[in-house]
Amino acid sequence: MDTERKVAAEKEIREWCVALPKVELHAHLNGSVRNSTLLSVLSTIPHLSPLISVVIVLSGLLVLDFPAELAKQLGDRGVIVFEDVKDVIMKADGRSLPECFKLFDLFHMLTTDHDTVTRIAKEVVEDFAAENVVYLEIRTTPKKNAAKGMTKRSYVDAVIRGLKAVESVDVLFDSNLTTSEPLSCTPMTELDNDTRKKKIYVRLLLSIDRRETTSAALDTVNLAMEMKDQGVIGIDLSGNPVVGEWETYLPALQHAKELGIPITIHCGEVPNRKEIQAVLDFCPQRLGHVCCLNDDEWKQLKSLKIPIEICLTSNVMTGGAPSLELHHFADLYNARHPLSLCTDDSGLFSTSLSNEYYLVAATFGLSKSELFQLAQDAVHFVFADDDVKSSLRRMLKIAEKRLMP
Ligand code: 6MZ
Repeated sequence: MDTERKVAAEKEIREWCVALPKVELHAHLNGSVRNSTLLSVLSTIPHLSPLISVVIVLSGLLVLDFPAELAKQLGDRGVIVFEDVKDVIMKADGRSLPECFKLFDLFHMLTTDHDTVTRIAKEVVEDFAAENVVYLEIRTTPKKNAAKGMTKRSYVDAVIRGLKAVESVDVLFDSNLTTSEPLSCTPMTELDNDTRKKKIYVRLLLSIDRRETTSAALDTVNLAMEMKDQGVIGIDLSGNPVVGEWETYLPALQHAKELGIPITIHCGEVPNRKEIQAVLDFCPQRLGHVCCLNDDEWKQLKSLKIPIEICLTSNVMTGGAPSLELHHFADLYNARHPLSLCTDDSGLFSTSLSNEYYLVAATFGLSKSELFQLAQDAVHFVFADDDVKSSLRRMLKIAEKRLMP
């Protein structure tokens, strides 16, 4: 194929991936923040404006040159060694997992107040809806911050305020709220003459951070239970995989299981035989990543058929997979293992769900009908109820006529 035709073909499949109605099951709220929002939050820090000239965005990634003054201003918001994070932020092509967690500490310092959390939640939904995500499970770690009058509950309330503030699209949020009319599956970009507003289902998962104590993890599970009629439908275990012990979270995860709350767990982002085995034995409803499994663990995973949230870009950038070509997606896909494509941290890794679908087509040669099937399969694995699943299936059926002529 000559270059021109190649470019045109790539453009066509990229656009098709955007038009495809998609289900996102693994997206961290603070990992999905827009760079422009981080920049504008920085600019609200008093006396900082002259220093903003040193803040630039390079290849979609935030690059900061931390002056001593900025370190001093941010110092009030938490403790971080700026010389440490500076090098991490400057890396554009990939960061190790520990480096990503240094960045999250910085993000949290900038974003953890009620108004900013509300703004981020609103924007994240707008961004996913704009690329035709029709069902979004967004996960976030409820945070306490006594200095800001923030409790775990008020943090989640602030997130919910953000979801309710979205105007560009109808957000179907409360757990029991479904729509009987078929969802519009017209891409946002083609909505000019469409009087029907676009709709997106959004549900929340509350994350337990691996740094938390057993009692803090239990608080999060109890909060999820308390807020189950307000769109909170699951629990996630995430955070720096080299921190903490499985035994610390087990009582909370067990409690969630007893309460009937669906659970998803970050598994095998680093090799940790004992924990991977314990997670497989626990058998949650879904698993994220599963990068570093040995042969026996693969065998067990495949026989258990636990659905996997696949995060291609994230895994390659953090070194969990050696390359796109050698990513374990291929093995799982060929084994017909249940899986769904996800972004993980679209802001941090400069990706989108449409791009993840495109990468699968470009790297593994999946056809449009195979990509469509992946989007359809993802509906099986959502934590929302059967009415939502039926609504999504109806909508995909309508989209099929347009996308698969
Ligand atoms: C494990 C991750 C993660 O909760 O503040 N998080 N945990 N592995 C990953 N792979 C790269 N990416 C994000 O969003 C940010 C938090 O999500 C978890 C980390 O705990 C991070 O602090 P929230 O909204």
